[in-house]
Amino acid sequence: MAERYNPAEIEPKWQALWETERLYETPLNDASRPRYYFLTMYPYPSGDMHTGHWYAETPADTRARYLRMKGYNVLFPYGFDAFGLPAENAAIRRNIHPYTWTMANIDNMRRQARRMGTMFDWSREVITCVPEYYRWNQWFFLQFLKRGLAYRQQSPVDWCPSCNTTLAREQVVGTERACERCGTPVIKRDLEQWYFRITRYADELLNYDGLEWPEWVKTLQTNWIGRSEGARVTFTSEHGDPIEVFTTRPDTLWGATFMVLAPEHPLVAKLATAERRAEVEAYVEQARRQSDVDREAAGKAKSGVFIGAYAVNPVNDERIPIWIADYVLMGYGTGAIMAVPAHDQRDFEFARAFGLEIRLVVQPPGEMVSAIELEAAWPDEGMMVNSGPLNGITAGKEEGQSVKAAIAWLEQNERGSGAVTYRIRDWLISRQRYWGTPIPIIYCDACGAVPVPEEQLPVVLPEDAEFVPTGESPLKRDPRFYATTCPTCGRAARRETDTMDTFVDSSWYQYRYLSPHYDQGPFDPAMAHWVPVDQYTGGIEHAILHLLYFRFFTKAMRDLGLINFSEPAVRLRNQGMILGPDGEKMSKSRGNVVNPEDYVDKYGADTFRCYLMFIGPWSEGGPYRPEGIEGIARWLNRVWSVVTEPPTFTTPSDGPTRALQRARHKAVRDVEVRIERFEFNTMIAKLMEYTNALVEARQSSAVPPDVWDDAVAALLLLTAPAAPHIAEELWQQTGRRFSIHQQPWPAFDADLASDESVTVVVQVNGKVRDRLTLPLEVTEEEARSQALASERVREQLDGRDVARVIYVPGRLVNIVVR
Ligand code: ANZ
Ligand code: ZN
Repeated sequence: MAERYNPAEIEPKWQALWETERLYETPLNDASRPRYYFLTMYPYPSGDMHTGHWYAETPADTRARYLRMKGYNVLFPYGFDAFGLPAENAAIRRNIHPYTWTMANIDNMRRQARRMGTMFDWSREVITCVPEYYRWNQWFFLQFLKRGLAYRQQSPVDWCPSCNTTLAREQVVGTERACERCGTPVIKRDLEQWYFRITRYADELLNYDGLEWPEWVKTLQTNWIGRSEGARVTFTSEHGDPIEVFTTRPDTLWGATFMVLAPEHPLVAKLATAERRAEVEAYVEQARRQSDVDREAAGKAKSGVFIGAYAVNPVNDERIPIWIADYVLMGYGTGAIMAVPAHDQRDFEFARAFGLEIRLVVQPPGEMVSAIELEAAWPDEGMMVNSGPLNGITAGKEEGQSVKAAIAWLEQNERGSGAVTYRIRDWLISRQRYWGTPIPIIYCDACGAVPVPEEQLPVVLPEDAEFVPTGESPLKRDPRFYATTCPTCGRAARRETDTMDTFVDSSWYQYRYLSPHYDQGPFDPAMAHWVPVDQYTGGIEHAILHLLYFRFFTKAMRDLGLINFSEPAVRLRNQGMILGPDGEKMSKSRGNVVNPEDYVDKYGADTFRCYLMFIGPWSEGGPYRPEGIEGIARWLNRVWSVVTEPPTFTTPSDGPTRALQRARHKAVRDVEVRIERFEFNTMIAKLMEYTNALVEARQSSAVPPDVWDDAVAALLLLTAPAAPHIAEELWQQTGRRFSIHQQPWPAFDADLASDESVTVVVQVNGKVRDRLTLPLEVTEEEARSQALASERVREQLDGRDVARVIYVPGRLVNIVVR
């Protein structure tokens, strides 16, 4: 029976059997077990499953397998995010239809994904570029339209004057903001575009109640949404045009010494005086070329032009000059500001650059300061001065302080009111592309923009589109696609030729997996008990956009009455990025790509899976080290030999028997804890330790056969999630029943397992102050709170503020105090 471990033989064999036995198809109606929906982000079908995919999917698979053994009915689906630009580029370059290119890639990736040995339920596969799927994007669009969640608006987009098309943000490259394709500097152009009104949910999106998501993801989202409280105040031009501003500091209104409009502000053309016109127009033109990011960059020299006009400050009727400058963005607030140079740094720099008046309205505490002495704006606390009714009030946002008083004054005198502004913009979904979901709208000269009637969905992409390298969407030139009749009046009309942003597809795909072929709605309501997703995993690069859209869609779907909860996924974990051996992002041009198939051919999928998990903390990612894989290969060979070559049993003795039993209980507990915490690297380390315990027991030959047998069974069961093929093979070779993946997770005896503890040193500012005896599996939180609770530490802290707590797992807690 002792053949060599030969993964090339056993892996395909088990993969085939799992499939014919339909081992991983999840019966959604099984009520006997608790449900668990485990979702891993689906990939873009670029053509190959690269190491990054393995790095993302195989630890997720390990955990999904573990949960299944723990008794859950686990749904672990997979699919392909199949629309997008690369397919269109391939079509242009190689004269192959995007559908053909994409489907060929999917075939290859499906084959490669099977080689990973994952428990994906392929019977629920979702591919977003087929009409069966994107029809429901169109259906959502129509529902959103009815509820005002979708709307059309003219807005500036990046446009390449040479390629004759708009560009997506990521296609505009370099500080010179050039077209990725031809290098021509892009310009802004006003186009009619479709939007989803995500801003309606801005406040709700700031609420993360009940979400077990990483703090840093929530922080990024919160900053992206960017909620600001303040006031809207109406200034007036000398000719009586109202100019509204948004300010977070209405209390500084008496310190406003000029106004600044965004160069794109609609009033600029009207207000600019004849003498200033040429200069103003030139400035507007150059500002349009820059991105908002560049325009806002801190430390950038201030530029701007006086437009010749004046405005009246509503609080004191003062006449102040109106400027335009690129640091004021059209897309934020109202696109116009009152400038308070004494208390806003950008305004301060601008005033200094152009010799404008600086007037102090908040007197900093301490010595009296005058505006001339200021070296920078004073944004902080102090006492209101030069401010009419606010004089003598303490500056600040709290009750009874200046901001609230200013808002009350504005509202009483009807010159403005309290207001909230968000940084987040509505979601622009229009793309001038072929390879995406057609937006289901028909333009009629008589009736305007008419929605395609629901029963006419899907609006399908033509199968024989012609791709030419002008960059213009083939839909625009294909009358068979765009020529149609108006659903309302029957006259000749034209279809919308823009398609949707592919982020629309990924905003609700988790619902589609529940019933991928359902044709009465986006998903079968009878399956609604499976959502929200219990656990979502994926790359950190999706922390903002995808995850915000994903949350937005679920809220919108709730408001459409499709579901009765508000968040798409209860738990979220993000893996880091696996890098090339040189520590750089893997890329073909760098030549540092690690091709999984080479490693699978040489070592087998189990080894490659375990190696990727062993490489370091999953959440951190890091460089791939090709040497390291040998260690994993040796370990799996040891597992093989220790199981296939049992000891020649002699008279059992107590010591080794108890040692092996203890090792077993501990291994179960430790591996379990590691998987629960997503610590796959130490999970593998624990499995290695336990394998060594078996090797030792075998050498002693002094353990009874039943104890040995239990120990082997546990080893295989614990290894099964990480290395599913070898575990299945050895399970069978030791006479056990198919399939190991349908076995319950082994139990452990806590007393037998927990004889171990660790000594954790507690330091205060680097000096040892205490030693704590803590259980081996202590969490960081427990260790911290126990350290902070220690009597001897408390004496040292003596009421001082804790600045930071550094934790080295199982070894050290260092408390840094000020
Ligand atoms: C006067 C003022 C005085 C301001 C002061 C700040 C400090 P956040 O916090 O990011 O919301 N602002 C408003 N709209 C703008 C736009 N479209 N482009 C550039 N800047 C704009 O910032 C709000 C503040 O940013 C507003 O409050 C306004 O300047 C400026 F001591 O008004 B403030
Ligand atoms: Zn019509």
